Amino acid sequence: LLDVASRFPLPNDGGGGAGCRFSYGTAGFRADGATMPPAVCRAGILAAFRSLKLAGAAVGIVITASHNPVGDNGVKIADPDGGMMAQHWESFADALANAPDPDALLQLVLQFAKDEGIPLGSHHTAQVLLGRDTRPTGEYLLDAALQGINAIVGAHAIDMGILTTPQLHWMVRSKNKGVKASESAYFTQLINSFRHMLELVPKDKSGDELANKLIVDGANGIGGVKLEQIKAELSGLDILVRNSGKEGEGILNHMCGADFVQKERVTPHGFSPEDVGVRCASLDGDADRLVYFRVSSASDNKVDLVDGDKILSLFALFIREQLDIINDGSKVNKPLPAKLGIVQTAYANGASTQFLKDLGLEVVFTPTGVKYLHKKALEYDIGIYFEANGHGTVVFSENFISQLESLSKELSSQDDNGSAQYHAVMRLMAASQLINQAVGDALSGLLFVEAILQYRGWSFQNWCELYSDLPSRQLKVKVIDRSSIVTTNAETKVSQPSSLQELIDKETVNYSHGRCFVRPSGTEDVVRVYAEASTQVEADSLAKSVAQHVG
Ligand code: NG1
Ligand code: ZN
Repeated sequence: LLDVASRFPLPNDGGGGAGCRFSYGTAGFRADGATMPPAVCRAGILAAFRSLKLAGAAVGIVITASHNPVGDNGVKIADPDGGMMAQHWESFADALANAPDPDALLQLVLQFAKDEGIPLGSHHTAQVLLGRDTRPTGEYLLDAALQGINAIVGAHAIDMGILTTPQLHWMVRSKNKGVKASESAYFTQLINSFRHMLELVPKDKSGDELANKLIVDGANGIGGVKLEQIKAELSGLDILVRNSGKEGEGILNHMCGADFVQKERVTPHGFSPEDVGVRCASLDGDADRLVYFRVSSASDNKVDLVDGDKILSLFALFIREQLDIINDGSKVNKPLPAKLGIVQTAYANGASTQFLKDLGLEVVFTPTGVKYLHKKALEYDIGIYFEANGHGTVVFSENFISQLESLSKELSSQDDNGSAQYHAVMRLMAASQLINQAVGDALSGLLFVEAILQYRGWSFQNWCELYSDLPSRQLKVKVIDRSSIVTTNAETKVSQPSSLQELIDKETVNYSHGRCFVRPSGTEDVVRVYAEASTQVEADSLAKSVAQHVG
């Protein structure tokens, strides 16, 4: 350990760049790629420890900075279930990444092992699967991670290569379930479950000629590369990939990708007025975010956006409908009680929340960050969560899946496998295979969207019209110390400084459908302001006046 730590000294200012420290935020450690090796090496040590603590279960390391610029990089750890590393280890992660010298690092590690009862020595084993995105600093950071892992006796590193973030999370989960954790197993699962979904589309639902055509903006990242690999096997879908990451096509996340399209609401690089009317999707650089869009007119570069909230709404409608079909079936002796929960954050457009509540669904809120949403979603038989920016998935409890399996057996033994109930059961089973259970996954999400659109015989327009988004505005405010703002109620209210919430309330009552909240960002040194109102002018004005109180 001493040897490895001395090979990766912290920058003189103590890590993370000028004057700042590494902090394990909503997305792990993230910084300029060139400054990351010490943090990534230490993340390797951390991951090996995590696996040792969990009796040698496989954990994961992903080297990516997602939608951020190509020069940035980052590292995060996946727990054995494929989800984010347990939050109570984050403070150890911070301390480890910022330990000033090899001796301090060694002391910290030994103390932590003692406190947590982590078994050290040659009788114990640890496994860490590693994946990275296409960033040029990835290979060099992978080496730093490997050195960190190999410094721990008994730890075994397995490099899974260049992958989407959700592929690596899926592999970690699979490995611990005794399922083959290879890329081909992942692809096979997607392709087969997508085919099952299409086989279950009612025969009368054939769309027009554009219905199967989809153009995908791959953000010049890894998602487009993987989609190219499997698209020929996705029968029933005609996919064209742009910004595919091929040499000369453009720079990762630059003027393209899900974050760009969702924030700027304009066409990504490589799209033109000739694409008017075609359904398009955009992935982010590591393919864990997905949004849809359509070029609105031939005269400007604006798009009609379908964000994470509307993807969630489509999923919720579909799942609710299947549950209703199952439970309305006269031949089902026992109904299938299912607790369906929708999880959003304060950034969800108010119109989406209203739409979901009007359907009679249970909608709950958590703070920003997938780790909070995912955890909440696991409390339901079926939990659907999405951030407005397009990160989300649907999680099915194991108990519910086994109830579906028994019901499918019961129905087929009664010769009911032509019935509507049986088909609905099979659709939910296929959905649970198709949609990544570990983490939000743009590729599996995209196939789920496509299957549902075909099932409903819906065009992009039908989907858009589910509800109209309320106009909104997001602003960033630079402050001296963003941690001086403390929030409560899933970040919808400010608790400190207490006068700030009163000021926000006073501004908000002046607007019809006004809603506004502020929170310190977990990934940037800013305070974010979000406002919604009946018109764009009002949303802009509310955001602006509240930003003045913050700054
Ligand atoms: P912060 O910087 O904490 O707002 C951003 C996104 C999150 C999440 C994380 C992780 C918004 C408003 N915030 O967090 O949703 O995606 O990055 O990447 O989009
Ligand atoms: Zn991402």
